[in-house]
Amino acid sequence: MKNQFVADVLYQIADLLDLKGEIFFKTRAYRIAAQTIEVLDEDIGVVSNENRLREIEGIGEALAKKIKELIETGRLEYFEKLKKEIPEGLLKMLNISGLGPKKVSALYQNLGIKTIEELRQACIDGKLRDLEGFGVITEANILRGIQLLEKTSGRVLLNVALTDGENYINYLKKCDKIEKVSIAGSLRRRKETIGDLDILASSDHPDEVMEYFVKYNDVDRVLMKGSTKTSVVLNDNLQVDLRVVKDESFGAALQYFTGSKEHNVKMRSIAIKKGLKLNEYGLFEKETNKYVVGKSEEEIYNKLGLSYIEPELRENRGEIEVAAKKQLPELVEYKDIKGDLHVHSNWSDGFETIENIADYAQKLGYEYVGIADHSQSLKVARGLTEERIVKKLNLIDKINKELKDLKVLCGTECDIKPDGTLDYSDRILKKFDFVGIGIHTTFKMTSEDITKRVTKGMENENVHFLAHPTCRLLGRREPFELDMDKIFDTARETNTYLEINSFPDRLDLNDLHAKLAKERGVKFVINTDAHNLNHLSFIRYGVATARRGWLEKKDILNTCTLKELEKHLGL
Ligand code: DGT
Ligand code: CA
Ligand code: CA
Repeated sequence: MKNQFVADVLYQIADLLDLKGEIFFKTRAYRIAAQTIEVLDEDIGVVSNENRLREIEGIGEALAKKIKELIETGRLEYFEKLKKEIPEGLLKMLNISGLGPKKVSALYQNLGIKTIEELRQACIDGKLRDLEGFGVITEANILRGIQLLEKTSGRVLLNVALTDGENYINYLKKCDKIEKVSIAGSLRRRKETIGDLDILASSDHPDEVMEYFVKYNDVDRVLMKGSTKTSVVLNDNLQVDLRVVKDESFGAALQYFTGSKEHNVKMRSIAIKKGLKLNEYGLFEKETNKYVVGKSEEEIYNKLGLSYIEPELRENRGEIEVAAKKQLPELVEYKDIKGDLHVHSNWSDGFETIENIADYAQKLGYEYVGIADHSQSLKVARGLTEERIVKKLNLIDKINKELKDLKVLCGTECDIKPDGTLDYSDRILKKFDFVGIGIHTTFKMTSEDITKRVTKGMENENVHFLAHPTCRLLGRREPFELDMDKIFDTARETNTYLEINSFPDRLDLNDLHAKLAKERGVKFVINTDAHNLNHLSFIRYGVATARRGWLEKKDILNTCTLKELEKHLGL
């Protein structure tokens, strides 16, 4: 399907038009079309072939013509022309936190800045402060934004790498020279960002496998090609390394190339203590070099006196010691999730009707789905007034009467105001089936103040969970400097679940915090924060993060059946 590709081009056109200073409604049309195409459950190529593009809401004649050209020729003249008019670096500058199209084009027009490097120098030289709309503080903020961007640059988010990786594996599975094939490296460990993608295959015909590997449709260029290792770069700039080994070494190589390095170092030292030697070819007797095991990872772990360690745990955070005592947690699984309690509908800033969300949730096999729209002060996100809450509750009642296997719950994602009070009164909060709370404005506060603000919110007896606790955005916003010990203690004392937000650039709480919180007796809820139907499938990234945080089914609220959940929520 080319849906994502088409959507990405339309998003870029909108950004380019913004930079040109085009009027709002023109750029908005491209963004809305992009959003619609992103979540279309039909192949846009088929729709275009059958001349049905105009039937899609928000696509007029001009846009339909452009999409058709893009699908049929793989390029769009209008887009190419726009790209020539506007320096490429300006689009990259839009990724810097706090820089929108207006500011970027002002910098370009007044100071001739066209790359991030030039921008950094101008900030250091203090050249921005005299420009209208800028100041000393903006300079400092931009510098910080550039630093943040660089910290993650060269790495991609988990969802991007996982999609690329799964597509590549599906392609490789069709090669009849390959016996086994698996994702390895940080992606197999499901880290939140991925440097490069590692794939491992076993075969007796490595050269033919490499030949097949480099012919993949999405390969932009081949970096190196050998018979044990080949590296390519995909069209989206992600590097992929393939290693091919003999089948008898597959388990050992998978263990080695899954990492992490720190986990492997510890494993090797355990082997040595037992008079053995572990490398990517297998486990050997140290004295005689005799092969002991190596075909599967399980046999390697077992031979070293350990129970099998799931890839998500392999970070040398105590997993090897616990595996030696056979006390590893039974990690939560994707199939354990019975519903999602943080979904935005078109009643606030989501794109879907509650009916469609319910339909989709049923397709996912959920028992319940919780609509958690924004609260009244968040005007930009169309937060709900009391009057609209009542209407929405009535609608959800009606929808539930028609549903057999699913229940829609009406909740809210209520804003925590700067003073720690909530955006709805207790009287209104009690109307909801559940209450999530979160921070959406006024981010810059001292560590002490922001901790007080959040704990005060949690202390409200109507609150069930704290959404995206640290509010970090990978590559764009640092987490709050919360006193996490206090947050965990308050969460436990007030029975507030901490959310693991599954949005790929949030994953908040992160893995480390989840592990620490669990050790202090905190419970969790894994939600998506979906704003369209596609986002509902992000749940797997939240589950991955929970697994990296050693969480089990019993630690997570939404692994409960509907009946149990209603009891927990006091319904
Ligand atoms: P990334 O790509 O930065 O997200 O992280 P990884 O963990 O995928 O690292 P990468 O791609 O450099 O290497 C893949 C795995 O190969 C790594 O997790 C462990 C293994 N590995 C790589 N280099 C070494 C090494 O020098 N020593 C050991 N023991 N293992 C290594
Ligand atoms: Ca890697
Ligand atoms: Ca690699």
